Amino acid sequence: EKTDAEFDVTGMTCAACSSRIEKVLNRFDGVETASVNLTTEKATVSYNPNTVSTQEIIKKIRDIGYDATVAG
Ligand code: 9UX
Repeated sequence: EKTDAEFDVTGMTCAACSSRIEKVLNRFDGVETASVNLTTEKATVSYNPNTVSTQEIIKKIRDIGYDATVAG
């Protein structure tokens, strides 16, 4: 099973920030693919909702010093 969510990400100031978030999310259990756009400040994450939740994805982003909310 797989679902997509979009997040608004704050706190990124350079391209290393967005690739850092991408790498961390892509290694996170339950995440299939994550792509982070620095310019639009959006993260698109494809994940397995049986394994991981949007709140856990947000916590992971906060743990490395950025902030995120589910885009809506
Ligand atoms: Mo760029 Mo982001 O030097 O924490 S990596 S600002």
